[in-house]
Amino acid sequence: MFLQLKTRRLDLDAPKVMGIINVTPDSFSDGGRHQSVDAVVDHARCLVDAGAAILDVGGESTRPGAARVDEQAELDRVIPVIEALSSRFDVAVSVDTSKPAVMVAAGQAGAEMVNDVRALQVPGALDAVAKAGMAACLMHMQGEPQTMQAAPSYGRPIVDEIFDFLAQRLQRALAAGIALDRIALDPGIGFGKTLAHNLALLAATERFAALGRPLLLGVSRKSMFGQLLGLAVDARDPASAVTAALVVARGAHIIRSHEVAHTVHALTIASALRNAR
Ligand code: 7PM
Repeated sequence: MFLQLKTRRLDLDAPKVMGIINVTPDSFSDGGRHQSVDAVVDHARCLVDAGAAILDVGGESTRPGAARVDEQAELDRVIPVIEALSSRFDVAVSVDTSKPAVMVAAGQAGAEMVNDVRALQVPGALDAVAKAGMAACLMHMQGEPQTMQAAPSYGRPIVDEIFDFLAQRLQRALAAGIALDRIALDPGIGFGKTLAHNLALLAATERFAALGRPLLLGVSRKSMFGQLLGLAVDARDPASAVTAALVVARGAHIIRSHEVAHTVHALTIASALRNAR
């Protein structure tokens, strides 16, 4: 299995880690933008040294209750960072956005993939990705970040609902001219889901893998570990790594993580056990 990025080909016979690079304003700990880009580059170097195969750059937090960010503000944040990362590191850069204009500019700045929590449903997004020749991760979200966790509910078993959604978005992307080998899929843990919903989705990883495309999963530091284990955000990395190993054992290919080193360890163990069968 592989994912064809804009120029690189990501070999997924071994699972890979997508390192998270947040460039939302609260992540800029110090003053001016120049310092901030340098700070982001230093952080990215740690993730690359720890084994990240992709760096996912996001300028708009999609956390529950997060405020929307306007297009120019998002461009101003992510484009300088994408230019800095793609020129310094020999790893793929992904842009975490739903805005077509940000996708296009990110591709021109060196991003090879779009990670879209709205599965390219914004008008213009499908064409933007097709024309840019970028890869895309199509993720399921119910509703919008501002309200999605208020009372998540589904009229049918959630695994069936999301399986059908991902299959439908895959078909739409192909119809728009995005090549099959450039498309990854993601059930969207935490995006309009209760704990029970998230556990059902993680337990059904094999079913989503059966869609035949690289399966990307993000559980890193998510509230499900608060609900299940009573852990604060800064204490959730071990549980996140354990979960990464469990879903890779069930067929996941790419794990999105804040803490790359131990996620790499988890994936290496899961992969070694799978290969020892
Ligand atoms: C709720 C909790 C919403 C945490 C968002 C988050 C994913 C992503 C994020 C994911 C893909 C956060 C995340 N999560 N992209 N972006 N899959 N493809 O860490 O699971 O804030 S944001």
